[in-house]
Amino acid sequence: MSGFPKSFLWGAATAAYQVEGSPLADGAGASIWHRFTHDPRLMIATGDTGDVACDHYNRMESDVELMKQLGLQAYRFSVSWSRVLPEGTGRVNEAGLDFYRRLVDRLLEAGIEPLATLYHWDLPAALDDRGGWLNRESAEWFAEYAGVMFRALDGKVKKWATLNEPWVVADGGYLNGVLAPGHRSIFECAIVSRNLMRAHGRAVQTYRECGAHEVGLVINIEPKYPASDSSEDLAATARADAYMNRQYFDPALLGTCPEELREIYGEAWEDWSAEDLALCCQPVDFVGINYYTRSVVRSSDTAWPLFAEHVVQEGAPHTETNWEVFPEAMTRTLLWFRERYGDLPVYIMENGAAFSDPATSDADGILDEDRCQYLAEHIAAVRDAIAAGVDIRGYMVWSLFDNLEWALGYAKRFGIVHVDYETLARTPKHSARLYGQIIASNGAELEHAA
Ligand code: GBH
Repeated sequence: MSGFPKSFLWGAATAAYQVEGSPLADGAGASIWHRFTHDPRLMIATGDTGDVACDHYNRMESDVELMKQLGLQAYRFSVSWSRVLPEGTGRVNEAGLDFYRRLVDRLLEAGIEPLATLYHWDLPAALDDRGGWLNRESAEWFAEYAGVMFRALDGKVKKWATLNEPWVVADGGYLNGVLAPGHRSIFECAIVSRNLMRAHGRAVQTYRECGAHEVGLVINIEPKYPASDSSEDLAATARADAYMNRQYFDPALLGTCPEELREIYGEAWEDWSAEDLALCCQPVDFVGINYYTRSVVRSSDTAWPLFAEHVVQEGAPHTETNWEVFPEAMTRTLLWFRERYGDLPVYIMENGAAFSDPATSDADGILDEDRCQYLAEHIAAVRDAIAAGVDIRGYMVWSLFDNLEWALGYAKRFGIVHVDYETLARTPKHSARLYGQIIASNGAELEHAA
């Protein structure tokens, strides 16, 4: 008894701009990430771009071979909207669409289930010129694009996710300016949050008109723990939780907005109309949860707009991105999800860690023991949530490859497969072997690993 259902789906995840490279090839339009990385005023941290990335666009066939060798049962990828619709709407670029048709065909031939995400942060630049997610029409643009993809690949792709992590899109792209398109406005953050969820709703509606399989959305969840039981810290923790963990799932699954948002957004807040809430709250077939870490929160007089700040846990294990390693919070999150939103099928769509590669390697590859431990502990946390009754159907490790870690560039490595950015050679790390054993034993191997 491994604790995982027989049909449990084990896979790995990537996103288009992070791995594909060749962003303008074969008639593709630019995305906001292409613009962002090519603007030195914006991509301040590293100057890295996705021009080559892992060159997956040109190496797709051998990459699928590698996935098969690693024993993956599923591959979660995202579609670059502007490859398929260079202007974002209207004309379809068949050559771009063809890349995804070939990818899905190769995956199916290899016995690997494709899981497609429509939006992993790379809005067509042409749509940004029309206001991007600030424009209420964006929901229609997204529905049009979604329809093109569903018609082209439905039947072959049986699990579709609309958005990946709307919180990151709104907070990183429109409030903090650290991600594309690099804006800094709380007013914009509020508008974009709503338009993203309206777009999700319109895509689900479009799916119901043309699809017979499953559609859902992917949200990043980071449980918030109060630094003390003072009423200030408890209120700050509730605000942080509302902003990150409930802001998107509440409208999508309950048709409501968390009360705390009113206080957080202040003047920038505008109540969502009943029509907008109804549009966002379309029945979904599954949800995707991305879990990396937890956060301990205390009240702060200066940390606008939440007036809540993250308290670093000195002495606790942290990854290279300075995220605390805290696996039991993953179990807690999954139980919280079921308690609040009901018994929906859940896929872990991302979980993983950046660690720098140790200098040591053996014939089996790079000895990334810290990543092995991270994965084993978190997969065990998933098993515990299943034991407690949460309907978890699959787990996708982030990431298959080392890749462009957005504004942090190539220095942060999340892959179970090492990528040499000079030669583009792929080398499975120890974590890839361990993961292969976990998959082959449907989780029983954890007893040895964890
Ligand atoms: C995901 O987002 C993305 O979907 C993926 O593209 C990306 O490569 C991957 O993660 C790795 O970054 O500073 O301790 O408060 C991750 C969402 C939200 C997780 C912010 C970490 C901050 C932790 N992230 N969160 S902390």
